[in-house]
Formats: sequence, structure tokens, C-alpha cells
Amino acid sequence: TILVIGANGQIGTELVNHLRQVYGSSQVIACDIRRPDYDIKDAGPFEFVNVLDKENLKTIYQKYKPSQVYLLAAILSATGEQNPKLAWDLNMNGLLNVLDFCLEYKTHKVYWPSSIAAFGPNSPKADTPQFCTMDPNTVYGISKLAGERWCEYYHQKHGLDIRSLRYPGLISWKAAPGGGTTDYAIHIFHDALKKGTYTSFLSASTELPMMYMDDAIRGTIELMEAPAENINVRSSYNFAGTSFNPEQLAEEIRKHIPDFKLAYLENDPRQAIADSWPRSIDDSAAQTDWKWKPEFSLAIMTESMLTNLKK
Ligand code: VAH
Repeated sequence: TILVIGANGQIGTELVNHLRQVYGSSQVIACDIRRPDYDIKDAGPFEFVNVLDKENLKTIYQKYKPSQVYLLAAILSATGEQNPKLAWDLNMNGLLNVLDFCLEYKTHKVYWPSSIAAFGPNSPKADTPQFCTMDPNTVYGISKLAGERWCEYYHQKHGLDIRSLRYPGLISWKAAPGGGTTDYAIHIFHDALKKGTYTSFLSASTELPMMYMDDAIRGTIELMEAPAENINVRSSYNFAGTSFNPEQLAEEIRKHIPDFKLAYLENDPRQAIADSWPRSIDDSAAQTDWKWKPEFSLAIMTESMLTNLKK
């Protein structure tokens, strides 16, 4: 069986659906601290899991003895700054608890996402390399950098086959985003269709690495299915889709909604977070080691978002 912990989040929702198509519904246990607010069509197996409750985790691992575990539960960058200690506790101790249970119950493969948030103000901004200065200044970013170090440690010291990707901002339409700094790139589509206008909390020139969820899910599965001997990065792979700024995204939307208007909010706290992150990512290690290749350009992503949100 496969546990997806954080199954109701923006990524988890889609990962559960995809894994159930590949492995069958009964093999994929959706785990989260709350039931999905919508009833899942195929209503596959669900378990309440709190990654900070070791008794709860022990019960779940004893019941399923999972062969794979995807740990997606986390507090994201913007929310994390509102609640630093909770973000550190959940993101860090949640990971450590899951790593220990995966060791104890001999889980074959583990997935845990890092983020471009693990880079900081002194990381190179353009084509940020796989290895470089990493001085994240958000609690979320600090927890992701520390998490990467722990993942590599558990691989080297205990042989745990844990794999990780530094996700860029992820754009999707199926599930709501979870309190991140890149969420503007999702809300903009909803508002463009509903109101014909959107007010961005990031400035026009704020270029960030982004990726369509379909690419992110496919890349995650491709990483997890690659032969272990091909995986040379056990901290977390740089992973790139396409980079753009709010103005470029608005231009692309105007190809479908000609009079779409984009306004800008000044002094939103998320601007400082975005300014500490890279503009673009060099993911040549992922391309070399497990043949990563994105498929969704900004144009195709925009078309897909608008088409699916119109339904
Ligand atoms: C966030 N969407 O904004 C997440 C992600 C790179 C951004 O980590 O916090």
C-alpha cells in the first residue's frame, strides 16, 4: 500500500488521483488531518493522520505496513510567517516522525517535497544551480533546507530510499492552493474568468519559477520510478517548468480574455518572500539523472487553466 499524507492539499489531491489510476484505489490510502471538503468520487480509502501524533502514526503504519509513503503535509511560506513555531514544528517534526516510522516499518520508497523556498537572498538568482549558497529567510524555507539535510542523512546513514524535488510555484485548478507566495498565479485565473480583473500581491516584474501541476505530478512519479542507482541527488533535485512574472502571465491571459485588467497591491508581505527566491532554476541534474523534461509552456498552461476553470 501507498500512504499519501497531506492528501487533501493542492498537490496531494492530484497525487492521490494519479496514484490510484496507476496502482488501484484500494492500494492508495489518502491520509490527512481533515476529511476532504468535497466527497471524493471514487471514495477511496481515507485515514485521519496527524504527523505530530506518534501513536496515531504507529497505528497507521502497523495497519498498512506501507511500501511507499508520500509526505506532503506542510505549512507553506506565507502562512508559515504568520505562525513560525507551528510551521517549524509541523514541517520539521512531522518529517522526522515519518522518517523514523519508514525506517522502523521498512518502507521501500519515500517521497518528500522541498521547494525553491530553500534558496535565499544570496543564492544565485538566475539559473540557480543544484549546489550553491542556500540562506532561506522564511520559516518554511528553513524547514525545507533542514528537511533536505535530514533526507540525505537518513539515506546515507540508514539506506532509506527517500527522494525529493524542489518544487517551483505550482499552478493547478482542481484543488485550492495552500497559503503560498505563488498563489497569485492561481487566483488570477479564477478572477480573470469571474471579474475580468485581478489585483496581484506581487509586483509586475516579480519573475518566479513556476510549473503546471500535470508536469509536477508526472515528474514526481518519474522520479519515484527511476532506478535507485540513477538517483545521485539525495537532498532534493532542482526541478524547473517555466519562469514568468505577473505581467507576462496577464499578457498570456489577454490572448483569451482581451480586456483582462491586472492591478497591483503595494507592500504585501509576500513580496519580500518572493524577492528572496530565485528567478529561474537550472535542473540539468534531473534532466541527466532521470530524463526530466517539462511539457507545459506558459501558453499551454494558460490555455489549460482557462479551459478547465470554464467547465
Ligand atoms: C509557496 N507554493 O508559495 C509554495 C511553494 C515555491 C512556492 O513552495 O510557499
